[in-house]
Amino acid sequence: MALRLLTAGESHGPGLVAVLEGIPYGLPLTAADIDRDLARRQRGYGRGGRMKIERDRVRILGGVRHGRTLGSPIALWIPNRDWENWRLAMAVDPPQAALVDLAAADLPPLPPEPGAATGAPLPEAGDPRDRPEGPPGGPWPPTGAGAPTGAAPAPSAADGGSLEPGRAGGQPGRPRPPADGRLEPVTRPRPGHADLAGALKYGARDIRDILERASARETAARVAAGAVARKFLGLFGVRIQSYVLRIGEVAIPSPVLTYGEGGRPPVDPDRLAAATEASPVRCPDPDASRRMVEAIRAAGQAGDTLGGVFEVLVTGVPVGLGSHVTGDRRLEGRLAGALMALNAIKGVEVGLGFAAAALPGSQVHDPIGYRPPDAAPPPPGIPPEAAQAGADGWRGPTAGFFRHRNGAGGIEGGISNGEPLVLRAAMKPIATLRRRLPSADLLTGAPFAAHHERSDVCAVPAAAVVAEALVALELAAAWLEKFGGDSIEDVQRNYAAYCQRLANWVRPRDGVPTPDAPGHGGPGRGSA
Ligand code: EPS
Repeated sequence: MALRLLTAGESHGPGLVAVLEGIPYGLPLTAADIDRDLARRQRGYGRGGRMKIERDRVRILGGVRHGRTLGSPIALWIPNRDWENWRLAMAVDPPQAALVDLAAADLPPLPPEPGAATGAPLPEAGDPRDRPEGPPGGPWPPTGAGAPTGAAPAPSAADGGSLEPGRAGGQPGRPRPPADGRLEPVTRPRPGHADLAGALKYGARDIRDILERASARETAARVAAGAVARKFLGLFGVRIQSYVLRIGEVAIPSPVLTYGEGGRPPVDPDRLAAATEASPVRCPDPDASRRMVEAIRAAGQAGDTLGGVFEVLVTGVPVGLGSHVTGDRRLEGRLAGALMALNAIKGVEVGLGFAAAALPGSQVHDPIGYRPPDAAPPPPGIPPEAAQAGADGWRGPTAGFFRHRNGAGGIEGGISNGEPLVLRAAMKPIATLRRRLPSADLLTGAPFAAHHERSDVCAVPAAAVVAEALVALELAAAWLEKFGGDSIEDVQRNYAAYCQRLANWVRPRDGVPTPDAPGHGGPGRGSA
């Protein structure tokens, strides 16, 4: 197990935690490296009010000293700003104790209720026997099938209200719950969400116990960990860029599968990245971007949601990551598994993907060419030893072999072949709909419209950023399996030795056709 990640935290709890183990000693790392990706994940037309509240920033709590990793587990913490609005509903303590804590906290006192005792000392929160009873008129928090549902939630910025912390404190000596619909059990499962299956599986009578962790808020923690993996891979010239190909019915084709003459890269990765990051939906085509925004706007107005397709391009990958020898080491399976483990993803393709099933083999498999690696200085960010083995900013080190197209998406036999990795994923529309779908109450089975609370209309642009992180983590793991060591220095030495083997692999002999001869892949290496 070269790299291990565990995340924790609920959507409206205090925050998210990621612990990443296996990053070698000596990787330069600062919070800014991580915050950049956290901010990218938050953008994108179609997000709901929540993203106006959150300003995701990481605090590195362990594993880094003086800007360099220590080889120990890296602990990351991302606070949820919305927690202020959910301190009671998502309290870690039992609810009555949490209420006492809040009453004792720095919240301004409520005006006295008629007839209420004032000035009585607050009981200690530590001993349940000392906790005050709930308000007269029924148990609190409400429980069971008879509990009311669907009360109006307390105002928050997202609902058009203020971002003030909930006025949750009660009278001194007599805490009472605030008028907050968030406290009430959710019992009407949303079709398409983890709600029903999760509640039945765990025996939860309040769906909130499931939905808080099923929420895609968790992906912020994976993005934070992925940013560390990205920084690691960046040392070796590997770059990961996602972009959106489809939202609803608006779609563009993949821009990277068909190469130019002699295997020339079809796009400049820098320009692709710039166009993507400039788009409100992270689609590199400005015209399609506009139409995607319009589709999201229309869906939102109709109380509906939209899914889509994004692609992840990884350039600078060396030949040789993953392996054909066992199923669990095949790179395709590992990357597809990582992407399928992202919330709302329902399909993954590699290279031509499903299109390959409709084509004859002659149009699917990528003809092989060869040209000796350039003696020219390496492009920026490419280690010299990788350039000597053929890395050019598009391809990684390949000993000089290349493909005339990339239908394989950079993976053959479960092994990276040196061409860029091309992965696509399909995301279903968000399951929380303002136009509620028919559902049945979790506890009574009675027919109801599904639960709705503030949500996104479309999160495909954000999911694409999360996918970059997942790919980075999986590739970093495969990298460490092949080139691993305790320190970055060790990994760099191992990688350099491999590049050297590749650089010296081909030894042209008399009588062997030269690279430019017919059938040998045409003119010189294209530039990215
Ligand atoms: C989500 C619902 C929305 C999203 C959330 C995922 O949050 P809320 O219920 O607070 O409005 O915005 O995504 C994030 C918070 C995030 O950071 O991506 C859901 O139900 O999955």
